[in-house]
Amino acid sequence: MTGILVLYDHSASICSQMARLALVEKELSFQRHAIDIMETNEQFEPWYIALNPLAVVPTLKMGDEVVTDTITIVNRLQSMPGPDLSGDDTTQDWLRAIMALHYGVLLYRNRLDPDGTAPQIMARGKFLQRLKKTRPDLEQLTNARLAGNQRFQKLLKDPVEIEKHMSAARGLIQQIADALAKQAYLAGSSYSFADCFATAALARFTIHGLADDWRGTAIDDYYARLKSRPSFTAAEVIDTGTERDL
Ligand SMILES: N[C@@H](CCC(=O)N[C@@H](CS)C(=O)NCC(=O)O)C(=O)O
Repeated sequence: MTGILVLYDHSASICSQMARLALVEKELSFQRHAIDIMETNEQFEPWYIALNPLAVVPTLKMGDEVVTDTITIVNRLQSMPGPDLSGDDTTQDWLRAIMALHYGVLLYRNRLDPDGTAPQIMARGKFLQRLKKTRPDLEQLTNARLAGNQRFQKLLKDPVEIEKHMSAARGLIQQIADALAKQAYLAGSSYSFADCFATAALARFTIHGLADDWRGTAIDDYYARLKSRPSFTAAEVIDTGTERDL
């Protein structure tokens, strides 16, 4: 018995979209508890950190069991009742490859001031400095986050670094197109968790203007098939609108 499933997530977060797609495709019923990771930084509330010590979404609560990290969540769902979404022996490689992209770079590269400063990243830095003062018990977490925030801002000021991440995204698109030239889904002939991850990634690439990269490849038909699945809407995957909406 796993009890009631509760997903702590943020609507626009790509990891949350992946977890929601996996839950919906697995035909599991679950409740959602929205965590505002953008405005109020609810992920740093003590009650949430008790669930997810890294202060990130998503988190899945299954009765008394708490599961964090999107890939771990998805793999935990595999043993639950419902369709078999395990795919073939390439599934785990796909999950890791799709998760490994720096989606933040794709997003924030278009939100930079002329000097390369990202206002949202600066604001996050100020918030973390305040948190460091008011919550000394979270020192390790805030120090790690502050260091990560500084690395991110430094990276965004370097066009060569940005291009490195853009080219990684294009490389992944090529890998997906190559796989689909041989088979209907990423990890074999039937839909799997790898396709849940690809759905959220391709939706994000669409918003970031990368869809032209796969025009004329097998991804055209694949993405149309993914979009026509009821899970696309049910899991609130977004591929329209502006980057400001994320
Ligand atoms: N490897 C983690 C990454 C989680 C992650 O970075 N989540 C983002 C949203 S996609 C988040 O919570 N960001 C909030 C923050 O960085 O404070 C996972 O897969 O769960």
